[in-house]
Amino acid sequence: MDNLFNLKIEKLPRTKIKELQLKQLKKTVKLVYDNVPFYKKKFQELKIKPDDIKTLEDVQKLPVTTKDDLRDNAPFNMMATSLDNCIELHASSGTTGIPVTVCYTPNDIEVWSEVMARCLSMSGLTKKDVFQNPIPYGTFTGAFGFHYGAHKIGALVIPSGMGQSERQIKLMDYYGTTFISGVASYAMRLSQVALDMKIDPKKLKVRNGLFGAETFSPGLKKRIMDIWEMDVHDIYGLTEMCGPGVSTDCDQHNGLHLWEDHFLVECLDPVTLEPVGPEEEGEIVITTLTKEGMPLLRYRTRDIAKLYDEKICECGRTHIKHTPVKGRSDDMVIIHGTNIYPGQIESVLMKNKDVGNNWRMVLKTVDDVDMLTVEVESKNQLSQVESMDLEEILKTDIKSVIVFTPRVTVLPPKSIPQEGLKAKRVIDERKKV
Ligand code: DLL
Repeated sequence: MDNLFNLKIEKLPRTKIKELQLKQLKKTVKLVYDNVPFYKKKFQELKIKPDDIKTLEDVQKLPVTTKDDLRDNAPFNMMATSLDNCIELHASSGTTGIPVTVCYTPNDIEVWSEVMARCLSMSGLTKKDVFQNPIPYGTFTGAFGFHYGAHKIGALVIPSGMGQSERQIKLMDYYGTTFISGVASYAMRLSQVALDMKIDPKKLKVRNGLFGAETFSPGLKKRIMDIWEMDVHDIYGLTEMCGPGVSTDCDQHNGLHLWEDHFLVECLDPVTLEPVGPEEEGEIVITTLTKEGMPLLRYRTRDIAKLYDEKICECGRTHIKHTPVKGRSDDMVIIHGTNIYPGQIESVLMKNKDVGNNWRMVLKTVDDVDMLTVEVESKNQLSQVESMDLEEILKTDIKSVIVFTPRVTVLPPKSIPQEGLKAKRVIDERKKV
């Protein structure tokens, strides 16, 4: 099934997509030049004017925008319109400092609902579904994005919010929920809660899930699919663009379609900021094409992925695909000269059937040497000998992807604290020199 929400746009020929992009790019460039002092100054420094943008490739002449730029101008100085014209505000969790704040005009909300409806529809949501949304309704973009998209499709939305996991399972059981959304690691936690309540997740009516907001290894995806007996899709997005809704994988499950009528994507070398070669790994950099409240030029997401060649997908959609996000460049850990992304370790761990649902990397300095310990919960309670055996197996498996042998500590099920919305995979307690 194609599950297209907007057939005309989702199958728009690539030449038409590019025409549309160029028109919108010129409009956005003019909008920010005229209304955002930060961008006017950048244009002057680079000695460029909006009229210099004549082709899509000219995007490379434009300045990049970083999270620090947004923080320096927080909360409202990056806006291209007055607050009077905005009807909603969202902000990123801001664990590393000042939150990034975004205000939406009515049209920004309309575009967000549209892209979310495309993503949800692509993952199988229809108006016949009972859609449970176990994400906190607040300034985090997650819940509202899914809510607006599901409304557009006409599904029955249960706005169950975050937390109270037992209540989530009871609601699923009571109302016959067929589709759930959320943060990937929370879907795994919910399955554990159901099992603790002696409810087999497979026996619930949930048959589809759309998850994202954090690195989501194929191994974790497969586990969620198996434990719930449901189809799982991956959704990517970030507050700075709209929230969730930038891209999702279709039923081919070999890449996420990014909505190019609203976002112009580049994949750049994070050091040189030059475009990487075709299908090479780089940083995803996005220019918004239709935003009115806070349009952004060449926003550096810090997310690492590959862009696929521009060929038409088997599903019929023409919009470009990218690989699942491997990790954030700022989550990358360098130890013993090796670059490690948490996702690499997760993909090894999730393949082992004795490994439980939660894990983390702990970095410490011992006698002036940096040490990596991978703490991992076992699936079932293990004896000391069984734990030691599992530790040896995991050491060898992890070494095969990160080159050196880490310490591995197997812990009993449910012993790693689960706080906050997104899983915290890296605890860095190294001595800073
Ligand atoms: O996490 C929006 C969202 C909510 C997306 C629900 C999907 C589902 P932020 O809090 O601003 O917004 O965090 C954005 O999360 O730059 C990525 O590093 C990471 N991220 C989001 N989706 C994925 C994904 C929301 N599917 C940051 N895979 C992004 C990997 C993801 N990382």
